Amino acid sequence: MITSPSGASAAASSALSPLVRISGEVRAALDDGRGLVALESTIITHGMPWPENLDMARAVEDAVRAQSAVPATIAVIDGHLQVGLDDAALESLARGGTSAIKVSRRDLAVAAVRKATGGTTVAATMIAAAAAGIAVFATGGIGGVHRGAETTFDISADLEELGNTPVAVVCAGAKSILDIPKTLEYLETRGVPVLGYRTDVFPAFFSRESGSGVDARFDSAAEIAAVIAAQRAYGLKGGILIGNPAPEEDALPANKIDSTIAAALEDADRAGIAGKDITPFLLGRIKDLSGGASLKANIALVLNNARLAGAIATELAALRRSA
Ligand code: PSU
Ligand code: MN
Repeated sequence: MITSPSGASAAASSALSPLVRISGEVRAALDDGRGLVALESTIITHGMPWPENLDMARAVEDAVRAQSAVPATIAVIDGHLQVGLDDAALESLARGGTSAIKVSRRDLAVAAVRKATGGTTVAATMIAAAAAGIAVFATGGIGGVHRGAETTFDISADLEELGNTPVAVVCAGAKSILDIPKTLEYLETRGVPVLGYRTDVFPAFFSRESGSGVDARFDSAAEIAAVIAAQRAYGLKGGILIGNPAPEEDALPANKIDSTIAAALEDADRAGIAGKDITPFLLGRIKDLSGGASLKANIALVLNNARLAGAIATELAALRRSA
């Protein structure tokens, strides 16, 4: 069910682009001041294989609901940025796999004209979330500064988006396909607070610890919601990054997964993969080389992030009601 963006209700709709469409359920939650969690879809189209991708997408929505918040999975459907997918749309996106394009900030306008369908990256999902008035977002891992960026210049648009767009992103850190210290330096330059949930160190996606610290540790969802509210109270335009380590029982030991990642990077180099294809290529190679162990860990950490994001969104909604 899709409501027209020119419909009367939510405050966010007044300035909404006609290219952004909000589902009835998301619209109702916005109107009622409920907690909402935006969910990206490149992880569905390019991050995981069928049918695990569909199971994961459904389970993530359930995990958000279990925290009394409302999920808003975001994708580009026939050229529109759709905020809130029904189950049929979710399944069709998951089945479409890589025939669906990968949509980041720079791809949105072309996708609109071509009426394309695709999964939105963290950057494009943040744009849609901010347009709709959704403050909290859950993903698996963000894009970042790639290893060797000093020669390739490969830096994900996710980092610029975090510098510009007021959405708090819960992630399990960044994969060590990236240069994590450089990624954190970049975020510092762009003024993005990097918080650790029950951790002093930034997590490294499959493994719970990278060698780098976070800016501030918080042990409750309520405190993180308060940081989001304070960032807004200052009128600061950027986002917030929250690192939530993968659950202990599902995390993979760094020394084990790092050799797999190194092998995947060598394969990418040999195959001459670059640009927007590099992240999906590496994710696929890591899954194959790890014999599926990485996929299991990936699903567990995404669910863990959805739970935390749901709790933060619910706390933020309560804060706003009491303000
Ligand atoms: N990292 C992961 N899994 C993913 C991605 C990154 O561990 O699925 C996806 C996210 O959608 C992220 C995007 O926003 O890849 C970044 O792509 P790029 O590096 O091309 O900006
Ligand atoms: Mn890139």
